[in-house]
Order: sequence, then C-alpha cells, then structure tokens
Amino acid sequence: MRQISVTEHLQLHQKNTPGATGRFTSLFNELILSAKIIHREVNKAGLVDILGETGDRNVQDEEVQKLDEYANKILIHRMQRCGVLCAMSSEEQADLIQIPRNFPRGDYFLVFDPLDGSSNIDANVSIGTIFSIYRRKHGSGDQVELHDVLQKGSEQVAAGYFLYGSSTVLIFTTGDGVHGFTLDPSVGEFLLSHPDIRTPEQGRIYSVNEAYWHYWDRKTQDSVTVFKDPNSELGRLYSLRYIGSLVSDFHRNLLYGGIFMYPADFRDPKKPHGKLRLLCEAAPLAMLVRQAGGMATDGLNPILDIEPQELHQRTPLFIGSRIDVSKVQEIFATE
Ligand code: P6P
Repeated sequence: MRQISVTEHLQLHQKNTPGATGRFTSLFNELILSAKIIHREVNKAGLVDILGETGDRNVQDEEVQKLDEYANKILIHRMQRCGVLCAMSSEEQADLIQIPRNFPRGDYFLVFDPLDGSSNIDANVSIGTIFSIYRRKHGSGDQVELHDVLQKGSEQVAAGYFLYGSSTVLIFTTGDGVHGFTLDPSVGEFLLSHPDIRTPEQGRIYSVNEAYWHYWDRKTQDSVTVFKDPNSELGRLYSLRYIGSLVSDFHRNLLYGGIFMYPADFRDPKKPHGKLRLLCEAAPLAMLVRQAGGMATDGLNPILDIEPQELHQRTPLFIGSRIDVSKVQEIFATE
C-alpha cells in the first residue's frame, strides 16, 4: 500500500480548506519537527542519563535538564520561530508565553503539555506531548492578554498528541476526523497508519486510580462502581487498565474502547477539581474523542463547552466511548 506521509496529508487538508494560506501547515510542520527532536531524546534517555536533575553537564558542556524541561524548551524555541503564533501556553509555565518582538507572528494560539506522564519515563512507560491550537479571539497587538486567547474547547482549530512508546505516533484532528501517523525512524517521516479512527461506542475497559475511592463524592463512587458490576445496565464485564500516563491510557481506550476517569477528589483542598488541566489536557483530548465518535464530560458538562477562566484551570475528566461516558453523565444527573 502506498504510504501517505503526514506532510502529504497536511497539504491535502490545506488544498481542501477554502482560504487556507499555508500558515497552519507551517505551524504543524514545526510541531512535528519538535516532536522528532523530543522523540530522539526520550528514546535514549535511559542511555545517556538525562533523567532527573542530575546536575551533570553533557558532552556539549550543557547543563543536563529534566526531560520534560528539555521538551518544553524545544517546543518554545521552535514554535516561537514558526511565524504564525500570537502566543503560547505550556503546562510547565505559569504565564502566557509571548512571541519576542523581533520574531514574525500570526494569529494562532498554541497550548501544550510538553511531556505528560514524564514521571514514568525512568520505568520506560510511554509518555506524550499534547497540543491544542486556537485562533486569536480578540486584539491584534504584539502583547497578548489572556482574554485575547482563552476560549472553550469547541473553538479549537486542531488538537492532538505525540505518544513516545514502542513506536512514536501522532494522533490529531483538524475537525475532519481523527487520523494517526507512525514515525518511521529510517526515513524520519510520520506515515499514515490509522486513517479515520473511530472509537467503539461501548468499551470493556475502565481506567481510574481507585486508590482515591475514599476521597470521592458519592456520585463519583457510583460512577466507578457501575463498571465493576457485571450485572449493571452496561451488560458486560469490564477490565481495569490504568497506566498512570494520561496519553497512554487515552490512546489505548481510543483504539479499543472504554472510559478514562480522573474525577475531582478531596485529597488536596487546593485542587478541588482534580489534577488534570482543562486547556492543555482535557480540551484537546475531548476534541479528538468527539471527532472519533466518543464523549468527554466533567460529570455534568461537556468538556468542550466549559468556558475557561484561567490558563491552568483544572477539571474532572470522564472521557471515552459514548455509552460508557453517557452512563456516568446519567449518574451525575440524578438527584
Ligand atoms: P495519579 C501524570 O503525572 C499525570 O499527569 C497523567 O499523565 C496521569 O493520567 C495522571 O497524572 C496520573 O495521576 O494521581 O493517578 O498518579
């Protein structure tokens, strides 16, 4: 079968997008180049001891950095120069990342989690880069304010992730279905491997950290129980699969079907809405799963409808197969 590269796929998307100027394509190509550089470092992390803050200096006499800090710096360095962004936001940085004055700019806004799950890397667990792309909503000046770019997930232009595992895959959507590409290191190109991904309407997997049971409210406990009860209305036996790396858990459930849950819990009063972030984790994955025929909710509201009030706003997340997520919504809707 003729292998279609992601470059060809993007060119076709541009050709079929009325008024496309090629700016989105150049943004995406820079994102792909950043991921290839991160892929290289992730794959040799165990060999050249670039894990953790070793405090050593490598052969180029550079300070050795934690892998997620490295990924963050690669993305900021490359994306600042792509010439089509007005600003960026990284899970690793508290504030908006402005584009330096002397750099060309555009009206796209990029949000990313540079290396989600990186605490697992020294156990060789797959980890990922999650990204989300918006158009600037207000203003046109060089200095971008939060209200210029903060938008609900349904306004995303594109969303996706790179998963650095047994192979490195790119899964993304531009609103016209979900497509997966696998990096062929021998040619250094992402090749189409998963055309038009559709997630099963019901799964056999539920993913949640059950250690937090006693910190959940009653509706959350009921929502998890329904997947443990072989006689529930769901009508089937489920398996618990939880890697503790969001992109890995999400990717498996996207392909096989199932539900991933990171509910609100009462462990930390400073995080009443759970651990995961709306803009750089929940919203991009919610766009992907919606495009693949699934659903994503915070229990009461579709993730894509939540109006963010701040950059690192957290949200409970129930995401995956339509029937599984609908069951959770039904439980949360009961009095
Ligand atoms: P917990 C990794 O640190 C992460 O942000 C996600 O990738 C993962 O799903 C979650 O945290 C795991 O959290 O509380 O179960 O260890």
